Amino acid sequence: MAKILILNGPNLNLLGEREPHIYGHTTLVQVEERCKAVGKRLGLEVDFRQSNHEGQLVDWIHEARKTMAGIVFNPAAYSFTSMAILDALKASQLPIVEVHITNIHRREPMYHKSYVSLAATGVICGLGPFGYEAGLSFLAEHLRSQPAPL
Ligand code: CA2
Repeated sequence: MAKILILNGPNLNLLGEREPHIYGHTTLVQVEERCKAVGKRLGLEVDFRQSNHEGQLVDWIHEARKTMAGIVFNPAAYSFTSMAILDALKASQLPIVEVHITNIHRREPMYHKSYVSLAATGVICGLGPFGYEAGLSFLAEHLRSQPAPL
């Protein structure tokens, strides 16, 4: 079964607990449960992780290169600051779906330019936690049409 890494960046551990008027009431644990259920239905094994540390995210992306078939990634604030993460994603050569819970283009200008988008196969924003499921569905379809080389 193909494995998909779902990665979450800084502060997303607070999802559903703080600022619900911006990020909603769903917790990250609930997002994980939903992604695992959807992954199962799609025939994908989901490995769901969160870190507040840039280097940890870089290390996981390096590891994914050899063990995962794709990445769904909400880099949170590192989207707009981290060239280290951009470089790691480029080097992974994996299909990558960048997800943001909110519509970053309706927010302040500092949220408009994501470095991660330069390495992403596609970007989903503004669909709430459903964006993670949409990313998984895309990867399932993408992997069916473009199987990984042996
Ligand atoms: O909309 C998203 O998913 C974001 O990636 C969330 C980031 C923000 O920097 C991006 O512009 C858009 C912030 C994540 C912070 O998560 C929190 C969750 C609850 C309470 C406080 C922060």
